[in-house]
Amino acid sequence: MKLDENSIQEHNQQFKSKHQLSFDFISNTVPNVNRVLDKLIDFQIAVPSWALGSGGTRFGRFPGGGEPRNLEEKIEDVGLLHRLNSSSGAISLHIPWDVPKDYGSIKELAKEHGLRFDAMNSNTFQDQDGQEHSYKFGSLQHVDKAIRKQAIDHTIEVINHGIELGSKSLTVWLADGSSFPGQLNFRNAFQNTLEGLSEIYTVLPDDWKIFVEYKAYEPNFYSTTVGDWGKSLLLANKLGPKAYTLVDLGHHLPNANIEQIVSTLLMEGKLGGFHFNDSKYGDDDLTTGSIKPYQLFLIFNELIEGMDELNMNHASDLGWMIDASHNVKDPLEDLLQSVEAIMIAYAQALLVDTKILKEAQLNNDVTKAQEILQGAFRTDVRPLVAEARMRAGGAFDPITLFRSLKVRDELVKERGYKTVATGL
Ligand code: LRH
Ligand code: MN
Repeated sequence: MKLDENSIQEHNQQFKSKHQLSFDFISNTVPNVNRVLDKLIDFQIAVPSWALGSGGTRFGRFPGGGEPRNLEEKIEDVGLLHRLNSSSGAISLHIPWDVPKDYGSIKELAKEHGLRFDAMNSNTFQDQDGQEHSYKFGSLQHVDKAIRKQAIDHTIEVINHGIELGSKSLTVWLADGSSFPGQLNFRNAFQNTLEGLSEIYTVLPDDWKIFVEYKAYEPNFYSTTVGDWGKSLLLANKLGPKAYTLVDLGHHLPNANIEQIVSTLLMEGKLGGFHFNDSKYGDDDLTTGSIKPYQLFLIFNELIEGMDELNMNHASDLGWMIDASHNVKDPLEDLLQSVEAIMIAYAQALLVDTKILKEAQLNNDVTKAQEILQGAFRTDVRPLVAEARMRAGGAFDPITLFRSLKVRDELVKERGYKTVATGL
């Protein structure tokens, strides 16, 4: 479904005076507001191709209708999100859920929607029809060399799809691990995994990055071979300069201090990117910022402090991706909310006066340091995010416009109610 050009202008006109009031108020309090606006306009978040349909759990899945039936319709849906919020200018594909049949037409379609292809994702956690060997007991860790080879060959195939599409990175998440004590030799599993990743690393183009995504548990419930940031960092260090760690916010044990993990990985120059989502218990894949918005702000505070220390470009030097699943909400509305929450956390963190914060830290003035951070977090930066969005051609309020244009109804009319998108 293509948005007609005027609908966004008419919508923004409707909210112009209301917005101007709140924007004037905050831009009078923010030093160098144009610096903040420029950074927000540059900041693009990749949308996962596997989260454009309704997700589910083992207990059930409740499709909402109008789901994309193929890669072309997935690109159209991400294009629509990007048209509404001007901050979703990339799509991250998962293979084999989204194998491009014709690279040329897929690239053309993505270009039409102003989208680039972000990290490619391999899948050695499911058995595909006709697959020779099963990944039941793992993939790169597997005790059987033939199964490890099958996983390596698949991952190289994913890189080749990415090269054709112009992607520059690969995310490897391995479900590998064990569910009972005694089931696995941890050392052999880790060394097999390193051996497999090393072979994949040798075929990675020089201008590519490989992101090693760690996860504490699920689908294995006793050990996960790449189960925490330490193991991911070990692998990234052993693999070489093109290898980095990837932080999926939902992949930590309860109460983990993720902002400190981010600070450490950034300091080591081995932080590759993020899978943004939120969670209360496990890998719940909920809307970003919906459960722990202060943690998201603290993560961006560490990111800006660490990236500026290393003169990194906020928009392009790390992989910014969403990884969520939508069990009870419209997938597109949920993704619009996630992007908004990320932009708000980034904007709030840009308001932190790092100079006076450093002074307070050097004076062990704990209260002052806390007041500086909470002052930024308690600042309503939504007018800044909206202004940046509209300056980039987007809508004042993407969800309100999404609803007033009855986008979901149009998609159901176009695609039917029973369509099921590939993915989780
Ligand atoms: C694993 C994960 C990984 C994806 C999958 C869809 O939990 O976060 O990033 O491959 O979700
Ligand atoms: Mn993930």
